[in-house]
Amino acid sequence: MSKKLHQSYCCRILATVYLMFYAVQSSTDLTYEIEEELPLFSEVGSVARDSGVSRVLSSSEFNTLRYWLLLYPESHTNLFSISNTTGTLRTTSRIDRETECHYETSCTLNLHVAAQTESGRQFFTFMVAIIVLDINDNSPIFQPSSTVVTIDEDAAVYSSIPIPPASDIDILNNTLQRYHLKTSSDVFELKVTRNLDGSLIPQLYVKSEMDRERQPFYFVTVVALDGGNPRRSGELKINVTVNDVNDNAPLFTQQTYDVEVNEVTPANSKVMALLATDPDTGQNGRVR
Ligand SMILES: *[C@@H]1O[C@H](CO)[C@@H](O)[C@H](O)[C@H]1NC(C)=O
Ligand SMILES: *[C@@H]1O[C@H](CO)[C@@H](O)[C@H](O)[C@H]1NC(C)=O
Ligand SMILES: *[C@@H]1O[C@H](CO)[C@@H](O)[C@H](O)[C@H]1NC(C)=O
Ligand SMILES: [Ca+2]
Ligand SMILES: [Ca+2]
Ligand SMILES: [Ca+2]
Ligand SMILES: [Ca+2]
Repeated sequence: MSKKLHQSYCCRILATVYLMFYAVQSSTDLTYEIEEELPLFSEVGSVARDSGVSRVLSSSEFNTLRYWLLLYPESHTNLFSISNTTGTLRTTSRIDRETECHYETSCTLNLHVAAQTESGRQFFTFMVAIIVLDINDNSPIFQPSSTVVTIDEDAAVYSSIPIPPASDIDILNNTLQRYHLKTSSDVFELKVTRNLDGSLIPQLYVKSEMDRERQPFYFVTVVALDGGNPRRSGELKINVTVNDVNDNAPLFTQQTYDVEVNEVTPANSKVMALLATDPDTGQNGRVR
């Protein structure tokens, strides 16, 4: 934490104008770290104490200091307030790291604090940097949370089925870390690979042969986990629908038929009806 005192003897308005230039080059005087989502009016820190301003003023002057926030365009004055007498900074609004900084891995909000003695003879400004730390307040989410994927029943073992990934808007350890199947399956397993940008790609892999005529669809639930403490999770329910392949020949209901045909039967008379079935569906299952 670097501390720097800036003093001038001019009046408040002139000082503010001067500060417009000063602030551009000014380094940070005070740095605080807070977690996001603190309750309203949580204390961030005391500018009076932490700035060291008491060291350059007599205690009677120090006690007359009044503090306020300067309105700079890049200042987050909507989120914080300062006590005009004690110089204590507090939150005045819910601070959501995800709103303020999105996927940035560091999140710093700036404030410019002014302080002046009652006599008006001593004027100070402090640039305050407030680092907002991520908490694990968001779960990994699949959108939508259920889906239907299809695979041909003759798909080779090790064929893969892409599935939509989850997202978690927290950062670092609090964002998505891994996937697994909620309950293990005889037919599918989950494999996760990593993109060049570090994001995870979940895929279902076929582990054993399928037969649509035996089982036309499967249900698997994929769980996405973040690395927070405690961890949060999200689920994707997948209906894996097995596409038919024409892998069955029509079967007659009997292997052989004994039919006696009378010699005098006229041509084109109906001798008997044959019954055949095909367990495939649609065109694959039509018997002609
Ligand atoms: C300090 O703030 C209080 C309210 O919090 C207000 O009543 C008072 O007038 C302020 N004093 C100065 C010197 O601005
Ligand atoms: C993040 O998680 C890893 C592994 O669980 C752990 O070693 C590390 O200390 C964590 N980092 C933070 C900042 O919590
Ligand atoms: C799974 O999806 C298929 C459509 O591909 C549908 O016919 C079937 O009814 C679904 N199963 C359930 C239980 O939702
Ligand atoms: Ca948040
Ligand atoms: Ca968060
Ligand atoms: Ca999270
Ligand atoms: Ca089939």
